[in-house]
Amino acid sequence: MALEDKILDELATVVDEAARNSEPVKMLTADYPEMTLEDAYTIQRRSMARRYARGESLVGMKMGLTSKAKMEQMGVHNPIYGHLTDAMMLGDGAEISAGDYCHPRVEPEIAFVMGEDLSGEVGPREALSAVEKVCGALEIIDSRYQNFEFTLIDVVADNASSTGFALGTTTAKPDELELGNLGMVMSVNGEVVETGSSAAILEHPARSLAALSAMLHERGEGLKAGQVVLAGGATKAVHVEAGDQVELEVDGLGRIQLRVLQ
Ligand code: OOG
Ligand code: MG
Repeated sequence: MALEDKILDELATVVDEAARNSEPVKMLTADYPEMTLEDAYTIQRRSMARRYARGESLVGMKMGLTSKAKMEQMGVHNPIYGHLTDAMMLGDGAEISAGDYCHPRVEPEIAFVMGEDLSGEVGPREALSAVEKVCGALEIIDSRYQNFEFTLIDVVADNASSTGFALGTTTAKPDELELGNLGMVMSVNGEVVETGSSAAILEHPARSLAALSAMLHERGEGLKAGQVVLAGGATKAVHVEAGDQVELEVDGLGRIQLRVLQ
């Protein structure tokens, strides 16, 4: 049974405030075990509405838990999506402050920039035909739950841990690369911490995009031209702290860097 409207509003405020104050809270399902996945996506949208009311605007979407490594790391085995706003957008080479986060982690990702709207149940090929360009991306995730632990329903309510992302400045058309198998190497302070391939993302990042389109369709929504889509981490996420210099190199898509300050 779905939660009452008033409770959904209250819980949207709880996750939004936790994000705003970088103060982890206990999982929402601890008090509301009857919460459904649909409730969680409603809470996610209502928490976004609070951000929009503060002046943030939607710039795209992300998929999460699309690789085996991520699913195993988090113990959650279903792909999910979240919303990305302009306030989460960082430039390549950006400096972030560790103090602005609860417990930040970085992920190596592939990003799409949509050239056309995309909606409905589509196959990966059709999904890719709506893409203008592809680039590498570093995503910073930061769960608003204590100890970075959650259930599927809790992480969905928390906008799939979305916090920040930096897109690479080297871009390519989807057919200019072997998008289904790009090597990805993530380093922290010059040491390689994770290596992987874009093949880890649902076997091909275009499948993640198609899955997103289908999931949004369940709510009568879709993607718009110009929006960014993060396809999901290709490897486990890596904890970062003040002083860390993070770099991702993606075959054919150059390097992206982030520095974590105090
Ligand atoms: C959920 C978000 C996962 C990804 O790329 O798999 C995600 C989390 O692990 O906190 O962004
Ligand atoms: Mg991610």
